[in-house]
Amino acid sequence: MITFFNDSHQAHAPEFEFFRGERVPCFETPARADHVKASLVARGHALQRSQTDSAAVLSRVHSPRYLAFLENAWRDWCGQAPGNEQRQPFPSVWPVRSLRSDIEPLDFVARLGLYSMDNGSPLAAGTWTAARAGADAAASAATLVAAGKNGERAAFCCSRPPGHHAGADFMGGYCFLNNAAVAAQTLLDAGAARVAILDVDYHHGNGTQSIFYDRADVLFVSLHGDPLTEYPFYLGHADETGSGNGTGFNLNLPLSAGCTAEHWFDALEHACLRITRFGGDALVVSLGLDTFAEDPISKFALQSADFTRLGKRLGAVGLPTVFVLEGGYAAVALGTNAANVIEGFEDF
Ligand code: SP5
Ligand code: ZN
Repeated sequence: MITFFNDSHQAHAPEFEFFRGERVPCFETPARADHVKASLVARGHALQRSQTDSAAVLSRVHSPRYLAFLENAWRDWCGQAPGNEQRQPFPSVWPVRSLRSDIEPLDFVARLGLYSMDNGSPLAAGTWTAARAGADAAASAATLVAAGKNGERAAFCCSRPPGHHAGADFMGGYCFLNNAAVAAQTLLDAGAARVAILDVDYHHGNGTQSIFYDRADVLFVSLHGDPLTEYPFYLGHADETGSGNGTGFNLNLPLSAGCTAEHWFDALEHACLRITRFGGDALVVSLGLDTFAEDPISKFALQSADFTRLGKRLGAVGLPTVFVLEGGYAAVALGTNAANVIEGFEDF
């Protein structure tokens, strides 16, 4: 399977995040993507440079003012006070209910809060560069699969930062641009009538769900840790089934933290049957690998061999498929686990 690797990912190098009031090293590291790349190369998979510009599709997935904010964020941060180029900013105030989000404050940190869902997504000097190149990689993978050239029935976007927590006009959960949404919209723009998105990251893909919530041309299905106890907490419940035209085209399968791998595969089966019943033209997989038993921030129990089983089951769905890397923080094992999914898919 051809992998589109984001060669600019290292430009986004977040230093810290907050955990129980302490500043700790950020779990979302450049090493993650490099381990996946190394495993793919060692196991004989081809890497390719992006060849699709995602600018047009990004403007269909994200709001203009959010894209403008993100593109200029580092420059604006550095312009606000001397020495800021040495520090990565975090938001500290948010426009929750009853506060206004229609007016952009002039203060940079206040604007950062307006466009953030959490304080867990540090901005770095090259965040825009890296995230833009990642969206290009997602669009490239989708363009290849849409064309079906050389019998390519699948492609892998190996990129970071991840994307599935980013909504139309906000960042969060280490995510800035929603790569899975970019892939799905690219498939639609290339002629697919309907696209299914399956999100298997440990965390609910709140951004992707919200982008497509009122649409019937995109089915969003997610299995994830129950938001009653797990991040992102404020979305991902089973009663969220879509709105308006999109009613019935959103399926959340929350699972209790600590559930067994068999329980997880039962939910995967349910998800795959829903996708088959939908009968779309293509599948986008938000491939979070933080379901791994040894993931440092998550509580599911999959072993490395289970990722081969996941890949095989996705292969059996039988649709042209774009894989998009999301979370997964056991960085060394990430390479093995990602390659296992890809090879399981191909072996089906
Ligand atoms: C893409 C993705 O997987 N984003 C996840 C963002 C999670 N951010 C909140 C992390 C909370 C970490 N809790 C740490 C527990 C350490 N024992
Ligand atoms: Zn995750």
